Amino acid sequence: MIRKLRRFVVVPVVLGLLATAPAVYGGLRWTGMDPGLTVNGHAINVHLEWPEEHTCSIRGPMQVAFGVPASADLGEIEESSGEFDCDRDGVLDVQLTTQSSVVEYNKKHDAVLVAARVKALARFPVRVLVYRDGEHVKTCRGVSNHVVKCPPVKLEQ
Ligand SMILES: [Ca+2]
Repeated sequence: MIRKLRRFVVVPVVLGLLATAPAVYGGLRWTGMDPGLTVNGHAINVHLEWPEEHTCSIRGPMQVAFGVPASADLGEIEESSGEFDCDRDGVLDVQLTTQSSVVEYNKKHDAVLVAARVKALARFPVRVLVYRDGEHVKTCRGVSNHVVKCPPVKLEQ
């Protein structure tokens, strides 16, 4: 069941970078988007990341799904977007955005599920990092064009 959100906002991020600077991990330079949602007062932030070199093969929008407990108190979805320079001429020419959805599930778990998919013309690794109230709690890995699913993130520790 899809729950209609009471409010919807778009919060752009600067020039396609994460709120935090791109990081080097496993020999690759990662960049990404960072959509978020507040669930029962807990800020859930998702860092959806890919190797920077593949940015211009991505065909958006990037899909992010939040699975939340039934009757959860939801805040705003904060979408993420950025512009990228694909031909290195200094002029930004590709805009990528996230498109988040919220699915309510009826189990009693006090947890949030996150899944995401990056559609692209190339195959490359994708990482989904989940933060709860600013604390990194999960890193999930997959590849472009496939749904990357993260195990449940408990809302209460
Ligand atoms: Ca350009």
